[in-house]
Amino acid sequence: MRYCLSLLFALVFAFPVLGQGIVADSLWLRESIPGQPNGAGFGTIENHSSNDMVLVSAQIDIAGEVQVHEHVHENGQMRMQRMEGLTINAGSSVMLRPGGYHLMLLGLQQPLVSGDTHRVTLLFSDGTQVEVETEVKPLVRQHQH
Ligand SMILES: [Cu+2]
Repeated sequence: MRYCLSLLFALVFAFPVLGQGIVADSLWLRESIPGQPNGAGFGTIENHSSNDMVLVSAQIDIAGEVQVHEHVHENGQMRMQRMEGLTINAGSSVMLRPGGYHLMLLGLQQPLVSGDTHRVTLLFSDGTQVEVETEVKPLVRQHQH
């Protein structure tokens, strides 16, 4: 019981550091395919705040620009397009995954190498910035990009 209370206090006091209740610890970057100028980031973004949050972009020091993308079906084809913003409702979460929502890293200055870690800053429409350490992982299965 004492342990549980300690843990609870630890969580409560750790919370504000995470930035307005956004938790994105599971974000990861896909290992670069040789010759690919762009990269992608995936993972779950949780919104523990009482406000809907809109992810508009992100920053990483090894890419010129990071956009929020979604995949859409069009005439039997899958293609991706930029989103103005990805809404994560209060108390909810959104999963970024291959073939769905993702962070698009444009103009990589170096390849993403499996095992490396990079700091990503998520930018929200209300000005909130959330920094997360992301690990580069290899492709698990083939998908388009
Ligand atoms: Cu994309």
